[in-house]
Amino acid sequence: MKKSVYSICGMCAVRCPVTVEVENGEVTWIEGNAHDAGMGKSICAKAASSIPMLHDEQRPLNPMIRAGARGSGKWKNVSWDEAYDYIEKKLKGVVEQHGAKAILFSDRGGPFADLHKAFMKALGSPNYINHDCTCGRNPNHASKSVSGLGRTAFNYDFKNAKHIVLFGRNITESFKVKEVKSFLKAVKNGARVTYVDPRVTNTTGKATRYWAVKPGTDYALLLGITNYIVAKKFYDEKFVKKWVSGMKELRAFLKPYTPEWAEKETGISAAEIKAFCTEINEDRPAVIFHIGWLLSRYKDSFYASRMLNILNALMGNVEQPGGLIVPKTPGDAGAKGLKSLGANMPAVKEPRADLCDSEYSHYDNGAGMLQLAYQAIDTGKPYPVKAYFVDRHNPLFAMPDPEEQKRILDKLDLLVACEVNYSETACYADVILPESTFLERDTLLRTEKGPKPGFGMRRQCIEPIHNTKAGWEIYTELARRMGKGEYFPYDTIEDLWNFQLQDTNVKIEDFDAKGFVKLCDKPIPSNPDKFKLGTESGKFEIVNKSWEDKGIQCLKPYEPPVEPPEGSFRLLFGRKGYQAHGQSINNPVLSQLLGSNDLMIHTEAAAKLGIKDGDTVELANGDVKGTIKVKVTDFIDRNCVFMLHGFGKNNPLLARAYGKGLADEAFMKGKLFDFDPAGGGINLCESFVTVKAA
Ligand SMILES: Nc1nc2c(c(=O)[nH]1)N[C@H]1C(S)=C(S)[C@@H](COP(=O)(O)OP(=O)(O)OC[C@H]3O[C@@H](n4cnc5c(=O)[nH]c(N)nc54)[C@H](O)[C@@H]3O)O[C@H]1N2
Ligand SMILES: Nc1nc2c(c(=O)[nH]1)N[C@H]1C(S)=C(S)[C@@H](COP(=O)(O)OP(=O)(O)OC[C@H]3O[C@@H](n4cnc5c(=O)[nH]c(N)nc54)[C@H](O)[C@@H]3O)O[C@H]1N2
Ligand code: SF4
Ligand SMILES: [Mo]
Repeated sequence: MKKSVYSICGMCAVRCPVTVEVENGEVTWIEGNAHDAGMGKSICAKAASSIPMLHDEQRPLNPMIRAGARGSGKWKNVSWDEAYDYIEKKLKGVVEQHGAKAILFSDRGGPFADLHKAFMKALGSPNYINHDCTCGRNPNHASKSVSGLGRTAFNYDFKNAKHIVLFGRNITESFKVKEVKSFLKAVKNGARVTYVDPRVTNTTGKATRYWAVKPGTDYALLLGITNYIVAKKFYDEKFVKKWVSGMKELRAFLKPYTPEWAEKETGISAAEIKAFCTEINEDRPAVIFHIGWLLSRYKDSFYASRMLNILNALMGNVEQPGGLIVPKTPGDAGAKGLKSLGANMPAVKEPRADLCDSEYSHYDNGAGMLQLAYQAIDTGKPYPVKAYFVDRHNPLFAMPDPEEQKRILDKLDLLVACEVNYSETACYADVILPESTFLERDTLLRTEKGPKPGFGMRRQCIEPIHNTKAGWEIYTELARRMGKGEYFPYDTIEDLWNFQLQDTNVKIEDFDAKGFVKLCDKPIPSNPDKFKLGTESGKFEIVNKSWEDKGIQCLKPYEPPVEPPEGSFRLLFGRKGYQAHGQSINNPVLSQLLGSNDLMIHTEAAAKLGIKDGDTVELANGDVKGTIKVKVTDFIDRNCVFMLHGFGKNNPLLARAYGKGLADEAFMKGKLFDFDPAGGGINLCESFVTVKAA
């Protein structure tokens, strides 16, 4: 029997809509869901590799309980009941001794996190956190400090843009399918693209202007740009008058930061900066300054992103074709949104362990800060945290300094990982709960914002091949065992979907036709005169008083980056189009494409060290050492080296990736708690390494 199933890809966190062909209970094909115009039939290599993943036995196939010390690699396969019994007993012990707030949960965030938040709410703990302290927190908080809204409050209308400006946003390799398609349309239409990166990437190939900036000096470059734009009045005066406050302060602050000054800091010539600003003036308002995504990089990345946010405001590009578009919500379509699974549960009144509701109350506390929760596990302050669930999150790979993390995790009474792979964190856990892959499971419904807002459904395509379960089944059972069954009254996925759909007038069958449901027939038009910001004044606030009152300087004077010590290099990292962080490195197909990672180093730096292309070198940061092959190239800054993130798997259960390449995070020694209190993102590009012939 043949069938087509509309679903949502789960091979990375972008979660694109897909169509899956199933024949006699086997998945035979996957492509983009063509009912979604922006998607068409396109997918990426990672999505295609979901099919070989199904039959891959190098993933958890049964619930497992550790049979030796944490991380010893000794496991006992158990039944689901045994796994639940073990967790129930330990978790009840933790709650009895320390209260429910001693439970921590971290995940990948995103549209399906409502389940995890509801689980924590049912248990009575405030400590739900997502992965974002090593991803988008700096641009998120930068955006909040300028517009009062988070990082995703605006979509980018790339395809109609005349000029796209990307500071370290490697949009063609670190991509979202729909976004990169829209970007490539713009390139085809003749849009100008300015790309800033100390390293040449595929995106350089699409750029009309490429700036090989000195690492860690983006803020200086942006100050030079903004100085010239403001001085020359290359901005939308009418828009600024109506929508922007703090221009006087900005003008005074920018005085010393001329393009000539910026040239000395960044290596980008003043003449180039001025030529760029002149183009921007021609192209606005169809100009997009991407505010950054993975900006957990430098000590001032928050401030670099703030300046990108301010530049967008100066362009007057909001709700304009080729600019920033407000994604419309179900409410904008006059419809009701999905009901949150936690809607009927009592609010949790306990204070957060990561202090995001007290000392760091300027942070968006929906996502929390994992490094600060680690501090609580380590010190027992503000109170002990003793049980930790990780789901779709691999902090031992995603946060710096895994050895330091293990020291801290050893203080837990219970560490549970819900996973589809043998992640480093799962392999350090007490219990692994194997989740069915996205093709084998249903997931809760998600809200899809955009010109035609609606809801999307991830549908099970085939029965689980191994002894795995869907997340909603796992947390429903765990909640019941913790005496909170009244809050998880779901026996089937339909029960759960119907709960979400309660007040919406939408029925489960409505998803049959396309896999998603739109809440209006025509796109809701953009209105440049009528959008709502989240600041007190309702304007873009260049100086935000409520942030200043919390001790955050909005216009912060520039401080140059710390130079690598003599003989050292700054360590940079990134990703390729056919990997998703560390999770695809062992995939049966992608592992063949990816092989190992190597170390990019500049030709002159290599020559000084007597190193040739293809040599194996020893990379070191203090006592962390490893060997890696070098790629000698002219296309990288002389003072840094670069490697792909995600490699360096030292777990023999991952036979294909085992021992290949090095893990960048291991070389970020002592950096777990290195972050700018203003923005909160961990400084992942502030580590230095030495390189010598091996
Ligand atoms: N294929 C694929 N796509 C993905 C992902 C994936 O894992 N795989 N992950 C998704 C996620 S979660 C994220 S957050 C995004 C991340 O996407 P991006 O935000 O684009 O981040 P990266 O790909 O890590 O790195 C981008 C570039 O920053 C450069 N860089 C380093 N230092 C500096 C500097 O000082 N200045 C400037 N201007 N550039 C610098 C690096 O050389 C690198 O090329 O990608 C998303 N898309
Ligand atoms: N040194 C360094 N650190 C980084 C980065 C870097 O480039 N270098 N990148 C940063 C960025 S941008 C991000 S977003 C984070 C990413 O860090 P994470 O969020 O930890 O990484 P992911 O690989 O997206 O996914 C985490 C885990 O989810 C599992 N998983 C995948 N699908 C499923 C599923 O369907 N169910 C369940 N239960 N689990 C699943 C994967 O096997 C993986 O182990 O790392 C950050 N940290
Ligand atoms: S970008 Fe690729 S892997 Fe990620 S959700 Fe989309 S199709 Fe799947
Ligand atoms: Mo990310």
